[in-house]
Amino acid sequence: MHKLFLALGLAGILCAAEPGLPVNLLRNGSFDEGMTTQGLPLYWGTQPYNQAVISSPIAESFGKSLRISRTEPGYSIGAQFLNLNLPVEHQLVIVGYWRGQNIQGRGANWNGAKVQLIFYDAAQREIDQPYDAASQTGSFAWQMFIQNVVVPPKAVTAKVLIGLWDASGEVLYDDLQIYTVRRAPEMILQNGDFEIWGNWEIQGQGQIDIRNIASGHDNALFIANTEPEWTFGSQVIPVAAGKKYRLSGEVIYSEIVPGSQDWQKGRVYAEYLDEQMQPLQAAPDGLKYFDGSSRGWEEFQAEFSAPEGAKFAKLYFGLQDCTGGIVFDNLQVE
Ligand SMILES: [Ca+2]
Ligand SMILES: [Ca+2]
Repeated sequence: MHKLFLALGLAGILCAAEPGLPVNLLRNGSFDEGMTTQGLPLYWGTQPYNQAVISSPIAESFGKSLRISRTEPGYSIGAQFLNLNLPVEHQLVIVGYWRGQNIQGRGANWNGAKVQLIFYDAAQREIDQPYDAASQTGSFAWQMFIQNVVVPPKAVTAKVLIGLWDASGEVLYDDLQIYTVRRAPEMILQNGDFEIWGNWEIQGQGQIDIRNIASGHDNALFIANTEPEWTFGSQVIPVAAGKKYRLSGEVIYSEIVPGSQDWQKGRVYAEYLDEQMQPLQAAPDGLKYFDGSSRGWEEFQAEFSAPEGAKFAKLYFGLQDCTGGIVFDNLQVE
């Protein structure tokens, strides 16, 4: 079931490649465009790095995926250079899918499987530290990663690196994409319309991604559970203690079967955090609940005020220990 949802997600992303929409700066991020005589995916390097282009284990429509694997810890990294020519007020968004099996980094805890960006100035000098857009160890099923990346002002080119950093195990990559996007205006809740790929953390055991769906809601937060699991998209916003905030948005949901507890259904909740980003209280603040099926897109509103000592609120949108599907769009906090 999981694979099917992923395939639908991909179809959605591919549909987004219409005129006027951002263009993927990465070449052959799908790994479907062929290989060199050494078995390297086109545009992804000239030296072997324990890579193999394999039939995608996700779904037929995913074509080929890139596998990088090692039995002993070490470095096996593929890379691609990008020319950056960003309009002012723009940044990058990097998005893709990956899967890991038994990835073990040696020594330092930053070793493992990664997606990394390095920026260079006009003299081809590296700017700042490499930026890890995604980094994991252990085993994990196919999942999407997505990051907003602010480009250093002097950057002229970037290198995208994927693979194993002093680690053993296997990592698979597919549908890597990098877009140039306009920086979000200064809103309390960023990218509540999910149009610029970023700002959101997506977590949980069910299916969750940001996808292009029909019916006037291009790009929305899509969540589906086939088992009663915890699956949420979240964002941390700055708050002032005592101040009243109004949250609004649009939602569509289907076949949500609640769990045995009142709060185990489609749910929007807030967790309040102190200056050190530590939670202030054990019980989160339940703001909105959804069960059954909606007749279509519905608007919803909720109010909250942050308790004494709160500096941030982490807002969660998703499914709490229940099955069903729910999609959020046009979320706003005022
Ligand atoms: Ca592919
Ligand atoms: Ca949207």
